[in-house]
Amino acid sequence: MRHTDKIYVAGHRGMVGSAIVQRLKELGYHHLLLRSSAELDLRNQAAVFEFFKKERPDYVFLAAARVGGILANNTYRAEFIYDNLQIEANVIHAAYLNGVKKLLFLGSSCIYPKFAPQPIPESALLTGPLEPTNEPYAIAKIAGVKMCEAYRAQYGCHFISVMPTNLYGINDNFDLETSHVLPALLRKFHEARISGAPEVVVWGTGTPRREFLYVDDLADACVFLMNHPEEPSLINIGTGEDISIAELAELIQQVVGYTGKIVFDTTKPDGTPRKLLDVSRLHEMGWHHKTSLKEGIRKVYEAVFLQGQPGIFQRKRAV
Ligand code: GFB
Repeated sequence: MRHTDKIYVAGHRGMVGSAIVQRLKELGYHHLLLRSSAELDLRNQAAVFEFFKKERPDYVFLAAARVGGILANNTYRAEFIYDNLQIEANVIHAAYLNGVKKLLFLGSSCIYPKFAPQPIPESALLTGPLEPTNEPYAIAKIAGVKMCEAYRAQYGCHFISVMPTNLYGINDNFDLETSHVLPALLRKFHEARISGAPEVVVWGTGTPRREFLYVDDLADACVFLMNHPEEPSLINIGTGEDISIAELAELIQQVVGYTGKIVFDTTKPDGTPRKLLDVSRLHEMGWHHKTSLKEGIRKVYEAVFLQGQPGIFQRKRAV
């Protein structure tokens, strides 16, 4: 990408999109095209086609999506599949029609089979059944990966897909029903410390293992891959390290300084038993994450809960 190129970041208000925008600006890319979902509904084909025809972006980061934690995925199953399919189909096809030089599509590690080998290599895609709680979302994301692959094969488009592991960051969703585990636990432990509550409830058994990547590191990897001459059609982005949910709860408890008890609510689903990405391909290309989990949790805790960002808890579901 040259600094004069027009770069469209779809989903720039979300946690991932906003981190990509920040990274691009830090690196001197200022010709950014940004539209909120109120200005441009990416589910509306006509609106998307018109936008691309008029603006003709050179590069596209496709970070717009309906996303959420285990409960949101399981509850809003129809919205998760419909919204994501529409967004991907419209943006990817419009990028092809308007000669976009390169497009980077953001998937998710839940596209891999529930019982994939660990760490999960890119080759595990479509080798087994998916985790039922997020199957609609995963199917939509797999469709996006396959669209990029098909447009590469048939039209020679430079469209690539990246599979980030579980992400977290300052601009996360902290709503207790729809968020992912890390922001939910930060909020639960913080509120319990302030109110002096004797215990904090953690969903599931605490045994599932997850890998967490700080979103600023993900943004750095996305810009790195956009600029890299090698173009793997699918590439994992993660840290290569995982932790159990019980261990995560203890780590967050420590950062927050909460002294009460942790209890597990086993009526809530565990989801996939383990989700650790094989990141050897990305490492071979020369990219490594920079932020340790503890450091990242501290950064989010300080920015969101100690310094406070007004309205942060009002965001229910990010698109
Ligand atoms: O982060 P999370 O919602 O999503 O949950 P997944 C991870 C694990 O943390 C599950 C447990 O075993 C949860 O039961 N957990 C414990 C909690 N306490 C809490 C809590 O207070 N809130 C939440 N949300 N979880 C999502 C997928 O799966 O991961 C998406 O549904 C996407 O499709 C995303 O792929 C990255 O890691 O299980």
